[in-house]
Amino acid sequence: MDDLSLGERLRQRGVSRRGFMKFCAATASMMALPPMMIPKIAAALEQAKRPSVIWLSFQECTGCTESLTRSHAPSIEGLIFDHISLDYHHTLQAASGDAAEHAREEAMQANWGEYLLVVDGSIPLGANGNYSAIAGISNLDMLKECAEGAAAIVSVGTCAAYGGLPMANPNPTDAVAVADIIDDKPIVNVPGCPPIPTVITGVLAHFLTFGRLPELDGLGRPKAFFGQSIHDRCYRRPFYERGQFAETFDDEGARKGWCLFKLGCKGPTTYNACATAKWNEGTSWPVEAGHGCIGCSEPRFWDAGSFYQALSVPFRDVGDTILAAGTAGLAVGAAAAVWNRKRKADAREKRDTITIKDLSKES
Ligand code: FSX
Repeated sequence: MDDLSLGERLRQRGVSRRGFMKFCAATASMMALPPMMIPKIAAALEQAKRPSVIWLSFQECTGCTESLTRSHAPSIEGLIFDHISLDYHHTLQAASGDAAEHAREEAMQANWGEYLLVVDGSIPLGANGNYSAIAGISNLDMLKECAEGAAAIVSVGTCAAYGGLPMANPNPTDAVAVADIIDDKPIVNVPGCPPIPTVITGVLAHFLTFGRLPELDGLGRPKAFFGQSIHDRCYRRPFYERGQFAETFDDEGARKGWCLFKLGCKGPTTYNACATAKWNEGTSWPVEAGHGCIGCSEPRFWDAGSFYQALSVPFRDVGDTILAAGTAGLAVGAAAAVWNRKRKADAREKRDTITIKDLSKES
């Protein structure tokens, strides 16, 4: 394995200085950092050495990894991803069986206290943790083992961040989130089902640049990417403010690109960067493609009612609607934070009753 810095690696791959600075400027803007930080980001990224990353996939659909690896043609974000030393990733690694587990243990030992642990998927606590295991090790035990020597943890996707799809009612495996299990490490949540690839790489770039995780909101998400609602940054917002709404997916309003609020768009209560970062190399995003936001970066979004039911915001006149939607967004955010705290306490109580001894009894 070579020991090139990120700057050297980018040059080797033919990335120009101009292209690199453009990426640094975009990263600074995504992280809501002032322009004066661009040279600092560039200097730090230029010198950055390969950090070791252990990536664990638990109960999930692999959409998070697909999002990261399949959506872009080779880009600087992709190269940053190449630059990290991905020492263990269930889906991407060539090794299997004992060799793969050996690589994980070796990487952990060699980088103890310094590696970054990335997790996608939720962790089942039902059946004493036996619903999902890799190499005979339950997800719960593998998470606890790998978290112990990690410098920090990135929970990628809504499943790892808040339980996501596996936790949806009736939650048959008693699935919980990473932060429900681990309470003694810095954790950053990068929700989304799947999450935006540039947001995942933005968080990695922040770690590479500053050696720490970015500033977080009340739900553990980086404020730079999740600080504003979809509604706040939606290009259809002027139609909302003028009271121009599509009522069906094929009416005149839909054809004219009017607001999708009445068709169930959850933009006012959803915090994510889709409206600015977009998808597929900035090509489009769900609302631009004509479908309302389904709120996939929020806790419990699968159980929050129909994706096609309008939010229960009172319509009187346009001014009231804007105020009510804003207030509804804040209220939903506060309720989600309270729910999250309670869920963590419940999950930890359950976690503490599951031990390795219990697992061996089960098998
Ligand atoms: Fe969950 Fe990710 Fe949705 Fe799928 O790993 S956030 S179901 S896109 O794959 O965890």
